[in-house]
Amino acid sequence: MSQTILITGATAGFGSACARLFAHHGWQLILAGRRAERLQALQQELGDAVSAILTLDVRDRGAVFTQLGDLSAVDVLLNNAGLALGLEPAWDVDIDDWDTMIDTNIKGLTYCTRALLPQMVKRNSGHVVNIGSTAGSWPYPGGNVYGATKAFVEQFSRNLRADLLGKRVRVTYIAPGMAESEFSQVRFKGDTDKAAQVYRGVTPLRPEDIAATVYWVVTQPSHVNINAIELMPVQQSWNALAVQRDENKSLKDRAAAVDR
Ligand code: NDP
Ligand code: 8X3
Repeated sequence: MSQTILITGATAGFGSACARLFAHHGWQLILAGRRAERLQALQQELGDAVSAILTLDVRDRGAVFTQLGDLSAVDVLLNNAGLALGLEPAWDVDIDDWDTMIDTNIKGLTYCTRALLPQMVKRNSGHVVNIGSTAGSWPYPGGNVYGATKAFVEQFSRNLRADLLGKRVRVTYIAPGMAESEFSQVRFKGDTDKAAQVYRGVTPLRPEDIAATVYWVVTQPSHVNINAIELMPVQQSWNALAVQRDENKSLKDRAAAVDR
Protein backbone atom coordinates (compact mmCIF):
# COMPACT_ATOMS: atom_id res chain seq x y z
CA MET A 1 0.00 0.00 0.00
CA SER A 2 1.33 3.46 -0.84
CA GLN A 3 2.38 5.84 1.90
CA THR A 4 1.15 9.39 2.41
CA ILE A 5 3.24 12.53 2.92
CA LEU A 6 1.81 15.90 3.94
CA ILE A 7 3.99 18.73 2.65
CA THR A 8 3.64 22.27 3.95
CA GLY A 9 4.90 24.96 1.61
CA ALA A 10 4.23 22.76 -1.42
CA THR A 11 3.61 25.71 -3.75
CA ALA A 12 7.28 26.49 -4.46
CA GLY A 13 10.91 25.53 -4.01
CA PHE A 14 11.72 22.55 -1.78
CA GLY A 15 8.07 21.66 -1.20
CA SER A 16 7.20 21.40 -4.91
CA ALA A 17 10.37 19.41 -5.60
CA CYS A 18 9.48 17.00 -2.77
CA ALA A 19 5.96 16.63 -4.16
CA ARG A 20 7.34 15.66 -7.57
CA LEU A 21 9.91 13.22 -6.20
CA PHE A 22 7.54 11.47 -3.80
CA ALA A 23 4.86 11.23 -6.51
CA HIS A 24 7.47 9.69 -8.81
CA HIS A 25 8.10 7.01 -6.16
CA GLY A 26 4.40 6.18 -5.83
CA TRP A 27 3.55 8.10 -2.66
CA GLN A 28 0.22 9.79 -2.03
CA LEU A 29 0.49 13.52 -1.38
CA ILE A 30 -1.39 16.04 0.72
CA LEU A 31 -0.19 19.44 -0.43
CA ALA A 32 -0.54 22.58 1.68
CA GLY A 33 0.21 26.23 1.01
CA ARG A 34 -1.48 29.60 0.76
CA ARG A 35 -1.49 29.97 -3.05
CA ALA A 36 -4.45 27.88 -4.18
CA GLU A 37 -3.70 28.27 -7.89
CA ARG A 38 -0.20 26.81 -7.40
CA LEU A 39 -1.66 23.86 -5.49
CA GLN A 40 -4.20 23.26 -8.23
CA ALA A 41 -1.51 23.39 -10.92
CA LEU A 42 0.58 20.84 -9.00
CA GLN A 43 -2.47 18.64 -8.58
CA GLN A 44 -3.07 18.77 -12.33
CA GLU A 45 0.55 17.92 -13.01
CA LEU A 46 0.76 15.02 -10.55
CA GLY A 47 -2.75 13.62 -11.03
CA ASP A 48 -3.89 10.77 -8.81
CA ALA A 49 -0.80 11.01 -6.62
CA VAL A 50 -2.42 14.04 -4.98
CA SER A 51 -4.97 12.91 -2.38
CA ALA A 52 -5.83 16.43 -1.26
CA ILE A 53 -4.79 20.05 -1.50
CA LEU A 54 -5.14 22.28 1.53
CA THR A 55 -5.19 26.03 1.08
CA LEU A 56 -3.67 26.80 4.42
CA ASP A 57 -1.75 29.53 6.18
CA VAL A 58 0.24 27.70 8.84
CA ARG A 59 0.06 30.79 11.07
CA ASP A 60 -3.69 30.28 11.44
CA ARG A 61 -3.88 27.95 14.41
CA GLY A 62 -7.61 27.29 14.08
CA ALA A 63 -7.31 26.46 10.38
CA VAL A 64 -4.33 24.17 10.97
CA PHE A 65 -6.17 22.14 13.61
CA THR A 66 -9.38 22.07 11.56
CA GLN A 67 -7.65 20.92 8.37
CA LEU A 68 -4.97 18.65 9.82
CA GLY A 69 -6.55 17.46 13.05
CA ASP A 70 -8.91 14.97 11.41
CA LEU A 71 -6.40 13.41 9.01
CA SER A 72 -5.98 9.81 9.99
CA ALA A 73 -3.20 8.18 7.99
CA VAL A 74 -0.33 10.56 7.33
CA ASP A 75 2.96 8.65 7.33
CA VAL A 76 5.26 11.65 6.92
CA LEU A 77 4.75 15.27 7.90
CA LEU A 78 7.21 17.51 6.07
CA ASN A 79 7.31 20.82 7.93
CA ASN A 80 8.82 22.88 5.13
CA ALA A 81 6.75 26.10 4.98
CA GLY A 82 8.90 29.01 6.03
CA LEU A 83 10.61 32.20 5.04
CA ALA A 84 13.19 34.85 5.77
CA LEU A 85 12.28 38.53 5.52
CA GLY A 86 14.97 41.19 5.24
CA LEU A 87 18.68 41.23 5.99
CA GLU A 88 18.82 44.39 8.06
CA PRO A 89 20.68 44.66 11.36
CA ALA A 90 18.45 44.08 14.37
CA TRP A 91 17.98 47.75 15.18
CA ASP A 92 16.73 48.55 11.70
CA VAL A 93 14.31 45.72 10.99
CA ASP A 94 10.62 46.04 10.41
CA ILE A 95 9.21 44.41 13.53
CA ASP A 96 6.34 43.00 11.45
CA ASP A 97 8.94 40.92 9.58
CA TRP A 98 10.13 39.41 12.84
CA ASP A 99 6.55 38.59 13.79
CA THR A 100 5.93 36.95 10.42
CA MET A 101 9.05 34.77 10.67
CA ILE A 102 8.29 33.74 14.25
CA ASP A 103 4.63 33.06 13.45
CA THR A 104 5.47 31.00 10.36
CA ASN A 105 8.77 29.25 11.06
CA ILE A 106 8.17 28.57 14.75
CA LYS A 107 4.50 28.76 15.60
CA GLY A 108 3.17 27.41 12.30
CA LEU A 109 5.56 24.48 12.45
CA THR A 110 4.55 23.64 16.02
CA TYR A 111 0.83 23.87 15.15
CA CYS A 112 1.20 21.43 12.23
CA THR A 113 3.23 19.05 14.38
CA ARG A 114 0.80 19.15 17.29
CA ALA A 115 -2.17 18.69 14.97
CA LEU A 116 -0.76 15.58 13.26
CA LEU A 117 1.25 13.87 15.98
CA PRO A 118 -1.68 12.25 17.85
CA GLN A 119 -2.62 10.08 14.87
CA MET A 120 1.01 9.02 14.45
CA VAL A 121 1.32 8.16 18.12
CA LYS A 122 -2.00 6.31 18.03
CA ARG A 123 -0.89 4.25 15.02
CA ASN A 124 2.60 3.92 16.54
CA SER A 125 4.06 4.87 13.19
CA GLY A 126 5.11 8.03 11.40
CA HIS A 127 7.88 10.50 10.66
CA VAL A 128 8.15 14.24 11.20
CA VAL A 129 10.74 15.93 8.99
CA ASN A 130 11.53 19.53 9.90
CA ILE A 131 13.31 21.87 7.51
CA GLY A 132 15.72 24.15 9.33
CA SER A 133 18.73 25.94 7.92
CA THR A 134 22.45 26.37 8.31
CA ALA A 135 21.33 29.79 9.59
CA GLY A 136 20.13 27.99 12.72
CA SER A 137 23.69 27.01 13.60
CA TRP A 138 25.93 29.58 11.94
CA PRO A 139 25.19 33.24 12.62
CA TYR A 140 25.60 35.96 10.01
CA PRO A 141 24.88 39.70 9.97
CA GLY A 142 21.20 40.23 9.27
CA GLY A 143 20.29 36.63 10.12
CA ASN A 144 19.02 37.75 13.54
CA VAL A 145 15.49 36.35 13.93
CA TYR A 146 15.50 34.11 10.85
CA GLY A 147 18.48 32.12 12.17
CA ALA A 148 16.97 32.04 15.64
CA THR A 149 13.72 30.56 14.32
CA LYS A 150 15.72 27.75 12.69
CA ALA A 151 17.68 27.15 15.89
CA PHE A 152 14.29 26.68 17.53
CA VAL A 153 13.36 24.10 14.88
CA GLU A 154 16.56 22.15 15.55
CA GLN A 155 16.02 21.97 19.31
CA PHE A 156 12.29 21.32 18.91
CA SER A 157 13.19 18.36 16.68
CA ARG A 158 15.52 16.93 19.32
CA ASN A 159 12.97 17.44 22.08
CA LEU A 160 10.29 15.72 19.99
CA ARG A 161 12.58 12.71 19.75
CA ALA A 162 12.91 12.74 23.52
CA ASP A 163 9.12 12.79 23.94
CA LEU A 164 8.69 10.04 21.35
CA LEU A 165 11.11 7.54 22.86
CA GLY A 166 9.19 4.27 23.04
CA LYS A 167 6.99 5.14 20.06
CA ARG A 168 7.84 4.15 16.52
CA VAL A 169 7.58 7.75 15.32
CA ARG A 170 10.72 9.24 13.81
CA VAL A 171 11.90 12.86 13.74
CA THR A 172 14.53 14.37 11.46
CA TYR A 173 15.98 17.85 11.25
CA ILE A 174 17.39 18.91 7.87
CA ALA A 175 19.51 22.05 7.61
CA PRO A 176 20.25 23.17 4.05
CA GLY A 177 22.63 25.96 3.17
CA MET A 178 22.25 28.24 0.17
CA ALA A 179 19.62 26.90 -2.22
CA GLU A 180 18.01 28.60 -5.19
CA SER A 181 14.23 28.82 -4.97
CA GLU A 182 11.84 31.71 -4.40
CA PHE A 183 13.45 32.15 -0.97
CA SER A 184 15.56 35.21 -1.81
CA GLN A 185 12.79 36.88 -3.81
CA VAL A 186 10.63 36.57 -0.70
CA ARG A 187 13.45 37.74 1.57
CA PHE A 188 14.06 40.84 -0.57
CA LYS A 189 10.36 41.42 -1.15
CA GLY A 190 10.33 41.01 -4.91
CA ASP A 191 13.68 42.72 -5.63
CA THR A 192 14.83 40.21 -8.26
CA ASP A 193 18.23 41.86 -8.80
CA LYS A 194 19.06 41.59 -5.11
CA ALA A 195 17.79 38.02 -5.07
CA ALA A 196 19.92 37.08 -8.08
CA GLN A 197 23.03 38.56 -6.41
CA VAL A 198 22.77 35.92 -3.66
CA TYR A 199 23.57 33.17 -6.19
CA ARG A 200 26.07 35.13 -8.28
CA GLY A 201 29.02 32.94 -9.30
CA VAL A 202 27.80 30.01 -7.23
CA THR A 203 26.19 26.71 -8.05
CA PRO A 204 23.72 26.64 -5.17
CA LEU A 205 21.79 23.64 -3.90
CA ARG A 206 18.72 22.92 -6.01
CA PRO A 207 15.31 22.16 -4.52
CA GLU A 208 15.75 18.67 -6.02
CA ASP A 209 18.82 18.15 -3.81
CA ILE A 210 16.75 18.81 -0.70
CA ALA A 211 13.97 16.56 -2.02
CA ALA A 212 16.48 13.73 -2.51
CA THR A 213 17.67 14.22 1.08
CA VAL A 214 14.14 14.15 2.47
CA TYR A 215 13.36 11.04 0.44
CA TRP A 216 16.51 9.32 1.69
CA VAL A 217 15.80 10.00 5.38
CA VAL A 218 12.23 8.72 5.21
CA THR A 219 13.14 5.56 3.30
CA GLN A 220 15.71 4.30 5.77
CA PRO A 221 14.80 1.04 7.52
CA SER A 222 12.13 1.67 10.16
CA HIS A 223 14.53 1.04 13.08
CA VAL A 224 16.83 3.88 11.88
CA ASN A 225 16.25 7.50 12.89
CA ILE A 226 18.34 10.08 11.04
CA ASN A 227 18.47 12.82 13.67
CA ALA A 228 19.95 15.65 11.65
CA ILE A 229 21.52 16.42 8.31
CA GLU A 230 23.32 19.58 7.23
CA LEU A 231 24.08 20.11 3.55
CA MET A 232 25.64 22.97 1.64
CA PRO A 233 26.79 23.73 -1.88
CA VAL A 234 30.46 22.89 -2.38
CA GLN A 235 31.00 26.61 -2.96
CA GLN A 236 29.75 27.53 0.52
CA SER A 237 31.70 27.09 3.74
CA TRP A 238 32.43 28.81 7.07
CA ASN A 239 34.62 31.80 7.63
CA ALA A 240 36.80 33.04 10.45
CA LEU A 241 35.02 34.81 13.31
CA ALA A 242 34.56 38.50 12.58
CA VAL A 243 36.76 40.99 14.42
CA GLN A 244 36.14 44.71 14.48
CA ARG A 245 39.58 46.29 13.99
CA ASP A 246 38.46 49.75 12.98
CA GLU A 247 36.29 51.26 15.67
CA ASN A 248 35.35 54.15 13.40
CA LYS A 249 33.71 51.88 10.89
CA SER A 250 30.06 51.42 11.74
CA LEU A 251 28.66 47.96 12.38
CA LYS A 252 26.27 48.51 9.50
CA ASP A 253 29.15 49.16 7.07
CA ARG A 254 30.87 46.01 8.24
CA ALA A 255 27.69 43.99 7.75
CA ALA A 256 27.26 45.39 4.25
CA ALA A 257 30.85 44.49 3.39
CA VAL A 258 30.44 40.81 4.21
CA ASP A 259 30.20 38.82 1.00
CA ARG A 260 27.69 36.10 1.72
P1 NDP B 1 10.26 29.19 -1.26
O1 NDP B 1 10.03 30.62 -1.01
O2 NDP B 1 10.54 28.75 -2.66
O3 NDP B 1 9.05 28.31 -0.69
C1 NDP B 1 8.52 28.59 0.59
C2 NDP B 1 7.22 27.86 0.76
O4 NDP B 1 6.70 28.15 2.07
C3 NDP B 1 6.16 28.28 -0.24
O5 NDP B 1 5.51 27.12 -0.74
C4 NDP B 1 5.19 29.11 0.57
O6 NDP B 1 3.88 28.91 0.10
C5 NDP B 1 5.33 28.48 1.96
N1 NDP B 1 4.89 29.38 3.02
C6 NDP B 1 5.46 30.54 3.42
N2 NDP B 1 4.70 31.11 4.38
C7 NDP B 1 3.64 30.28 4.59
C8 NDP B 1 2.51 30.31 5.44
N3 NDP B 1 2.31 31.32 6.31
N4 NDP B 1 1.62 29.30 5.40
C9 NDP B 1 1.81 28.27 4.54
N5 NDP B 1 2.85 28.17 3.70
C10 NDP B 1 3.75 29.18 3.72
O7 NDP B 1 11.49 28.79 -0.31
P2 NDP B 1 12.28 27.40 -0.09
O8 NDP B 1 11.64 26.29 -0.81
O9 NDP B 1 13.71 27.68 -0.32
O10 NDP B 1 12.07 27.24 1.48
C11 NDP B 1 11.47 26.12 2.09
C12 NDP B 1 12.01 26.03 3.51
O11 NDP B 1 13.40 25.83 3.47
C13 NDP B 1 11.78 27.26 4.37
O12 NDP B 1 11.45 26.84 5.67
C14 NDP B 1 13.15 27.96 4.36
O13 NDP B 1 13.34 28.73 5.50
C15 NDP B 1 14.06 26.77 4.30
N6 NDP B 1 15.40 26.97 3.79
C16 NDP B 1 15.63 27.57 2.57
C17 NDP B 1 16.93 27.70 2.10
C18 NDP B 1 17.26 28.40 0.83
O14 NDP B 1 18.41 28.86 0.68
N7 NDP B 1 16.35 28.47 -0.14
C19 NDP B 1 18.07 27.16 2.85
C20 NDP B 1 17.70 26.56 4.11
C21 NDP B 1 16.43 26.46 4.53
P3 NDP B 1 2.74 30.05 -0.05
O15 NDP B 1 3.44 31.35 -0.24
O16 NDP B 1 1.93 29.61 -1.23
O17 NDP B 1 1.98 29.94 1.23
C1 8X3 C 1 18.52 29.88 4.02
C2 8X3 C 1 20.02 29.91 3.96
O1 8X3 C 1 22.07 31.32 4.49
O2 8X3 C 1 20.21 32.45 3.42
O3 8X3 C 1 18.08 29.33 5.19
O4 8X3 C 1 20.08 31.81 5.72
S1 8X3 C 1 20.61 31.44 4.44
